[in-house]
Amino acid sequence: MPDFDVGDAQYVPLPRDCLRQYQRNFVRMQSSANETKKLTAVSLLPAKLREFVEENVRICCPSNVQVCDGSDAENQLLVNKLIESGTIVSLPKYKNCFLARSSVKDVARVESRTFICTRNRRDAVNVPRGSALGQMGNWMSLEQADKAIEERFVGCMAGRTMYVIPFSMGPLNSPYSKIGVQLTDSAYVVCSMRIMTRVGTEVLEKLNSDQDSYFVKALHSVGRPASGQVEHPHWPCDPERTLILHKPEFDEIVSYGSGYGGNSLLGKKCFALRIGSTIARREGWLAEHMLILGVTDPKGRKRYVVAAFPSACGKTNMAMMRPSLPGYKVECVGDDIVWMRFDQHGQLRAINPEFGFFGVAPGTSGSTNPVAMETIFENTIFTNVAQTSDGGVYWEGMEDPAPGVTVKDWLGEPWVPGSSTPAAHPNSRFCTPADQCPIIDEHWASPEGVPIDAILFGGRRPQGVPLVYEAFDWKHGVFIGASMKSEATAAAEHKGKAIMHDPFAMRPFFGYNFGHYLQHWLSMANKANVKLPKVYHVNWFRKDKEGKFMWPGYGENSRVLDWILRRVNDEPNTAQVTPIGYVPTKESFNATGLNVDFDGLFSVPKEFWTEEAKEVANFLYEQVDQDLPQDIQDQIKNLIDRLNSYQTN
Ligand code: O2Y
Ligand code: MN
Repeated sequence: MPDFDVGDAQYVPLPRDCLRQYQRNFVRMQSSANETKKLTAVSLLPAKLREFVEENVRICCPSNVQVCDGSDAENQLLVNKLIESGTIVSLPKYKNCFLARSSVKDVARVESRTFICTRNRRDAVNVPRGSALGQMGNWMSLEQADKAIEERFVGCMAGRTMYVIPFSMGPLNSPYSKIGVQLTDSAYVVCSMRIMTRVGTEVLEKLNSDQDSYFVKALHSVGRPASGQVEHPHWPCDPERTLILHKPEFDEIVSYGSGYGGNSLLGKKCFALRIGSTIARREGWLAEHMLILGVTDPKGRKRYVVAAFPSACGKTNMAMMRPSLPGYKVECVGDDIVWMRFDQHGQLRAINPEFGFFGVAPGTSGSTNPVAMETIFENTIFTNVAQTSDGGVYWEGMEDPAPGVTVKDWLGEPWVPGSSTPAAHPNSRFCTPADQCPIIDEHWASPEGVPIDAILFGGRRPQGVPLVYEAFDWKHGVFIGASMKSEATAAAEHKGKAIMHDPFAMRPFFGYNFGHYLQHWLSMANKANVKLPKVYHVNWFRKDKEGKFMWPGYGENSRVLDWILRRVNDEPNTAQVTPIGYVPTKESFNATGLNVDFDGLFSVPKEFWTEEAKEVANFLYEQVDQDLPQDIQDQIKNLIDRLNSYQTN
């Protein structure tokens, strides 16, 4: 079956009016540019950017073009416009906070409509064995992509403003950062991009001063249905024809039909991960779906770690952890994405390319994530959470509203506790500036990044998987990343609680063939004089026979960090060998004051792991087939051999 199968897209021929309208606009753009002589005048943009804007004005036919300067004044005008159109409402209980309600058909990333577009399929996605379906991304040819774009974009911005958003992923003065420019017809997207990335004239200045004016091109439209019927005028979208395309060869992103999250804030998953991972491969670094945190032990020794968990598995909670262990301190560098590379001294260094947090609201509370609760009630755009009659927000898991305060659900309907439907959509979000986080790390925006000493992989694994184990070496660590699995979540369109493969937590975000990606990770060990970080797997979600969680999680996860730090500091007698890696010795794991089943938490059941190894081997051989690196094949064999000779007592 071809990868590209997104229903009956209708071809809409270029309307003549649209062309004429474009010509009028163009004249207006030129004259206003000459009058203003501002950096944000279209005619004064760096040539490559101007070309990008003009080409897409010609196609999309907006009635106006606005180059964003990122200022407060500009933001205020956009907020006013969004309030007027009913896209957002103000939340007077908080300072400068707003609530958006999306269309019910536009509530999450749509993986089935997300494509990597290349000449050769094998460059973009893994090619599975036989008739097996590829599970790690979709491919579309460049020709199909161009046709799909033409079918959707011609005239799609008629009557709307095209906003030009110059943004930087990462601090502007960092050699690790990259510039992007997003064109969009959504003011909501502009305001959200301004929170999530560094937007403004400094970016244009940088583009102007760079010799090659390089930037990643990102074109976005919320679209309009072919029928002409916009179902929810406050949140236009075209869910039947939504498409999110990536062209790594050209560093281009094209997104149509959705205004929501990862589909529309193109700096995030599309740029920082999908296109980012292809740039990283070319340039010899890593773009990953990982949080970054700094942890200081009671002796004042500070280490930074990164951790990859699948979507909505608690990365934000961990990145903002309040450690329960006395004397420990955790500081947050980022909660979702890392760009990292080895420096000239062989030290792995990481930056957070983002500027804000786009966190899942339900489940966030004073007990699960008090730091987030201290972060998000200023300068924040909430989407699809419930609204309280005192001008605030509410979601499942949050402390109950005060007596007498009533609640409207995410659809704007009256809601009472105990209702059969949720108050907030399970994928409702807060979009909030990172520098408001009270535990933001002092180096979170350092141009040189922070030094990384450990890489953690993890997932929701109710059965068989220990709380923490350490890889024997780098190759084994890469294999552990490749073997990651987790219960599905609400961050995408999946239903139910099936355990899904999610290698490196990147399954929805690979920008190229997963087999080549594994080879790229393995190749890090071939760099001269690099200090490879230790690699771990963690699982906060193991359940006992009664189905109860065996580990309290949250701040108690600092005990796992404590053990990892001991290992990183080469403390003796801290590990015992099992077939899957090193697990803590009883003496080295601080469980003081906790009533937990240590042996149960760290057990490595032979039967479970024998099955697991077979299943992972099948998955990797079937999915990656010809492109499965020999090193990974060796790792599979080694694991099975170790399990075969494993004596349990
Ligand atoms: O588009 C969405 O529904 C949001 S997805 C998202 C947002 C923030 C951080 N991570 C994710 C994810 O799916 O991993
Ligand atoms: Mn994520």
